[in-house]
Amino acid sequence: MRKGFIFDLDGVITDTAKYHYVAWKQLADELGITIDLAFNEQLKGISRMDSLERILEYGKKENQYSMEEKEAFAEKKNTHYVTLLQELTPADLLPGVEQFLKEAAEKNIPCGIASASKNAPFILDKLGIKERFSIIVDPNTLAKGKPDPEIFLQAANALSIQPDEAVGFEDAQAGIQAIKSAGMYAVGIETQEALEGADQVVKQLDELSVDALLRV
Ligand code: B16
Ligand code: MG
Repeated sequence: MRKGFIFDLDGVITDTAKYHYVAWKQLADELGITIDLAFNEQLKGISRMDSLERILEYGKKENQYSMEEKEAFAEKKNTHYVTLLQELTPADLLPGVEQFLKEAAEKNIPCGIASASKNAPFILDKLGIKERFSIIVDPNTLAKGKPDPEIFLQAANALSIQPDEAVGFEDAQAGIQAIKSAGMYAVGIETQEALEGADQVVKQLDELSVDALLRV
């Protein structure tokens, strides 16, 4: 019997990847690096600084900047990204999310967020669903990013459930690996690339039933 649900944010609850892309693309252009939407797929689920490192590597500029300069670049991208996030409204929830969370709340199933994004509380607030989550893991407290299971284990602990009592939801391969390494049941939300290792794969949350997931 499963007792709690743990969600990734970008790609599961809402599609912030498009805003990340606009902000990273502008910064990359300023640095003389051309990125495209196919490259952007690699940045999903990856932390802010790791995303910058990947962009610099892609442009063969990984050894050109000091840590201070890289921090300033990441900060600049984030300021632009947060400006774009101002546009978010509840209409930006992915299909089925609102209904699924409502059903979980009616059954008193606790829900948590395990997102690499430091902007998660702000995003959930803009989407009007922040109060649906009992906990949001603070990525600043983590030693390792996904695919390490740390973020999902911390979420289960904060929800006061065992890992094998949790269902995790992820759209990125590294996230599915993190959920499985944590010993949880993994639901993959598949958009472009095939997700390997998930226990179940759907295109969107409205294909799922809360009751059925509690019994997996
Ligand atoms: P921030 P998720 C991830 O969200 C995004 O997929 C990834 O593109 C982003 O770099 C990361 O959050 C960090 O976001 O710059 O807002 O801290 O999929 O883990 O919910
Ligand atoms: Mg994601």
